[in-house]
Amino acid sequence: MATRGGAVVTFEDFFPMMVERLGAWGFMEELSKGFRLLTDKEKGVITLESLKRNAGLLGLSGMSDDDVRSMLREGDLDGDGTLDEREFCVLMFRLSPGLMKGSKEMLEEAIDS
Ligand SMILES: [Ca+2]
Repeated sequence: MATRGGAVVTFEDFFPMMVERLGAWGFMEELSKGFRLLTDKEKGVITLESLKRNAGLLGLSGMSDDDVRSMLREGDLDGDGTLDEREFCVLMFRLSPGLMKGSKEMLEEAIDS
C-alpha cells in the first residue's frame, strides 16, 4: 500500500516533464506508443495481465499487483475490465493533475478525433 503514493508522485513528475520536452501533441504520440506497449496484442486493449507483464517497459516495474489492479480499475470508464486507448489517455492525464490545466482542451480534441 505504501508504494501507491510513490507511483503517483512518479507520474506527476514524469508527465509534465514529457509535455515540456515534447509539446502537447508529441506527448499524445508518446502516450499512444505507451498504450501499444502495454496492450494485449490479441485483444488490442490493456488487460490486468498485459499491464503487469509490460509495466516494466514504461519504468513502472516497481508496481505491485495491487497498484496495477487499482490503476486498471481507476481507468476503466466503461467497466469492461480492460483499458482501451481513450481510457488509457484519460487515466494518464488524471494521474497527473498538473497537466489538466493547459491540456484539457487538447485532450478533448484528441479524444474526439
Ligand atoms: Ca474499459
